[in-house]
Amino acid sequence: MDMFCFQCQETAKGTGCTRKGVCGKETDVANMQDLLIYVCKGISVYSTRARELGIENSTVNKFIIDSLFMTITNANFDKEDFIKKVREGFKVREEIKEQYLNAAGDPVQNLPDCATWKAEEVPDFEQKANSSEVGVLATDNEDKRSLRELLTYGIKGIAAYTEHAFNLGYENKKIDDFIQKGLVATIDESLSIDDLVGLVMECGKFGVEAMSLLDKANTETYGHPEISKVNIGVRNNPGILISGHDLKDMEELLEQTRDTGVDVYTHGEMLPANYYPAFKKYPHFVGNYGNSWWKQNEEFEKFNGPILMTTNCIIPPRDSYKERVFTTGTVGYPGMVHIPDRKKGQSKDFSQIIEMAKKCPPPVEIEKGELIGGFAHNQVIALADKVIDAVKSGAIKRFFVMAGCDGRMKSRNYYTEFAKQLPKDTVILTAGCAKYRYNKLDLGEIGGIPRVLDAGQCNDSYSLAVIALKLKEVLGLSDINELPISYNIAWYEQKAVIVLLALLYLGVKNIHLGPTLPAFLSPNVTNVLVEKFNIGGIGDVDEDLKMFLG
Ligand code: SF4
Ligand code: SF3
Repeated sequence: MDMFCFQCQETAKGTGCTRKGVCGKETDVANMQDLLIYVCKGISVYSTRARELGIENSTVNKFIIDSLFMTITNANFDKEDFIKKVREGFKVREEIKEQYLNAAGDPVQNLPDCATWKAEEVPDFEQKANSSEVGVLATDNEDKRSLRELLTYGIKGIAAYTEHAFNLGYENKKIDDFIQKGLVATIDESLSIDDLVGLVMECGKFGVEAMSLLDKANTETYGHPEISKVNIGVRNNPGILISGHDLKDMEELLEQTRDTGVDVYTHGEMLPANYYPAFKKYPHFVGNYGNSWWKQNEEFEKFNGPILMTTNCIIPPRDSYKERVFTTGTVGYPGMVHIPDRKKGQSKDFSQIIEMAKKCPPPVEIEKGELIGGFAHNQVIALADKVIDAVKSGAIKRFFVMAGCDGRMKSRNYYTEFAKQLPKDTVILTAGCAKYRYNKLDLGEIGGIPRVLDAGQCNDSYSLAVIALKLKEVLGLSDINELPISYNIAWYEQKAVIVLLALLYLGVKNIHLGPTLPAFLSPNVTNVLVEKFNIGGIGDVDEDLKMFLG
């Protein structure tokens, strides 16, 4: 075994990638990611103790969320980036150690290896990264390993959302506290299975906090998403395609391309940027090009112009377009140009992308028409009377939350079929790139309400929870599970893990998760989730429809 990773849905054989990732992640990158997480745990040993003495270190907080985000599936494939980050980690650890020592007087006793290990040379990094102390398999007990990793992946999801909020100037120290406390818990041998289950549930609570923080950051900065028709065709100017989830990058790119003759299009999870009032004002913001992340090989080739990847999901590129892809933030890919972070008070500099675009032909049209979206909580609550009337009159019998991720596995056709076969008196509530499995089907509307309501990115699953809680209140129900809502969620990477934990924290039961259950859930941990929350998988579309519709 050269590596071990089972953090995403497409993990090899449904058990774990051991040679090279199905995602294309090389062995040495996977191991270096594990080493970075290891170093983050060591830093957190100090920062959590320092916090007890009243010390809050913003460099630590930012370092930890960035590092965790970098290790999310399809974010960064560049080994050099991880080596650099580990080196930076040593400095950050030294800083917080000093602060701790100055305040406490005494050194910490019985420090774990992750809080002391240090090296200078790359071969030493590699040796450590390959060793049995580092990585998922460092925990022998299957159930502890399962819970430790479930917690870690939930924390990675929290970190990603927290990083976006941070970029817009929004922070919540309690979230940083939990992230670091959670990391330390994954190396604490004194914690029992029950303690770890408790922490996983607490992780869901902080998932809600992180998504709520990001919702506040996005809506206070760019306005509330509103019902919008999004063009999916092309114009005759050169264009830049922007993908990923970072709205600050979107804003700065739109500003810098103003009056340059270059158009801007969104791809994948950036589609919901089309729903924000602040972005609609740019006449050169044309609409959305293409589909979800896994189709980027084909679609980036046809786009003709440069592509900016602001976050996951990037996939190993074809040579035909590789030199047109730029990365930024936590994203990295060997050989691609990386746009550096913004300096305090300044914007990122996208000028080289714009200059390249000017020399490129316009995009090839791959589709025509429009999509409709923008049904985040504020907009849906503004339509509450209409929605409630439709529920009370029986025009809408049931809502189906089909949020989450898309992926390349054939078995995900299930979601297209499921959407097609849902009765006409049901409405799909969606968020995340899962939507691309059905958002271009003509599913019609109910009394003017489209049958697919897209709230936005995966983090906007928060909106779906706010909508559910509002419906519960208006309908006078005592339990969120009494609502006529079913949950058939698709997952792929670790942000979907935190969305799931957040829904569990909010008390949602009977969630179905597919296309396969996570490999990192051991049989016993799966049983706990089934017993407490009645979580299930998916099966055949017809059978599942019968089951959901009772
Ligand atoms: Fe395998 Fe997924 Fe890990 Fe990639 S992220 S190595 S596909 S489990
Ligand atoms: Fe998609 Fe990668 Fe998860 Fe934000 S872009 S949802 S998979």
